[in-house]
Amino acid sequence: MSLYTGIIEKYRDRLPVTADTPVISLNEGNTPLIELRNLPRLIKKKVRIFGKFEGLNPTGSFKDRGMTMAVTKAVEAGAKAIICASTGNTSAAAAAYAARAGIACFVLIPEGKIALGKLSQAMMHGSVVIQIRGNFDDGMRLVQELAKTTPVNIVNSINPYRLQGQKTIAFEIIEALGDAPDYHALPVGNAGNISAHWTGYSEAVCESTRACGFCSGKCSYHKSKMATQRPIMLGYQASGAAPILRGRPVENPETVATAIRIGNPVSWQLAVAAQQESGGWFDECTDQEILHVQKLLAQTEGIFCEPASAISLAGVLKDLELGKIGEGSTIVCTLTGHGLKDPDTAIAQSTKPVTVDAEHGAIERVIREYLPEG
Ligand code: AN7
Repeated sequence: MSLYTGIIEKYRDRLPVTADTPVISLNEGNTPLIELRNLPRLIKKKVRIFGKFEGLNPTGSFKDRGMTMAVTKAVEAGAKAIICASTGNTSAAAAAYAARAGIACFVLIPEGKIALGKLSQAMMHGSVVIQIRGNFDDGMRLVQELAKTTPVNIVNSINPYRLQGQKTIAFEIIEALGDAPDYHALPVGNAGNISAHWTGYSEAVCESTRACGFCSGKCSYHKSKMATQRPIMLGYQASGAAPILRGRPVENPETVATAIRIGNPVSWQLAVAAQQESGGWFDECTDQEILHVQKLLAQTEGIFCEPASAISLAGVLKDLELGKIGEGSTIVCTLTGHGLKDPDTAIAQSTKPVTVDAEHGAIERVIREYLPEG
């Protein structure tokens, strides 16, 4: 039997674990890399665009890759409780993995500003949900203070194990494509994920015994080069929450993409390093652009991602139009979370259901009205 059992088992020689580490996993990772077939035709560009659909992780977002590592290491260290601040997805993942591990979980979320699906997950998995009258950045600051006065282990991405888990996405993409893509685009909120992607890609082209900070250069991974190139990294922020574009923290970040409603990212410097080392860039998209592309992806390709995730494709489509990304390129967009996370936003921008009597004729009239011509 060769069951797939998650990213730690698959990449254990590339991750900071030993044979005795008690792995806490929900079989995360191994998500599909889906080629967008209709969009390149629609925009008349000869490019290959792939969506790495992280919404198909166990709790519906990429956070599971980081959380399996963070919770595993917390349990290994004897922790009885974890804590995080979250715009929603981190709290959902933390709650689920804490449940799996049998430890307590405290999540700080901005009151009224997290998507319904994410809130339901944190509640359902039995974490202690603490709504704060403040935003994510306030929560992040408080979590760091609270970890000094209470016995709780932080599982936000300032915990380096989170980024170690999240780097595995790069390995999967390289395995699927046979090499790294030319461009890799993703949303930037707290900026951990773009940093983790870059770490993964960098380790994949490395054939030296360079230390990764955990293995002292001893792991077999550093001796097995997987890719011949690293991608150009593209990070997109929502216009109302774009501290990296502004060059300073944004005090009151605001965007429909609540997942990335973050004004002072913890991994800011790491993200800038990834952008600079890769020769990439940051840019911003408006809420209108984000929602437009979320719907476009859902309706032309059948992929339903959440608003924050759609910004990766929104940015790429804009940069293709501007010629900043050339034809012939292979592009991967990380679709970070599932659209079902935020049903309110989806319903608000969609065509309302047609209500009719339960009667053949009435329904047939609707069908005839909406049938494609010809
Ligand atoms: C769907 O859950 O920060 O730049 O607390 O949920 O690594 O922060 C979520 C972030 C992109 C941004 N897409 O990633 C949280 C949280 C989705 C997200 C991001 C998030 P980072």
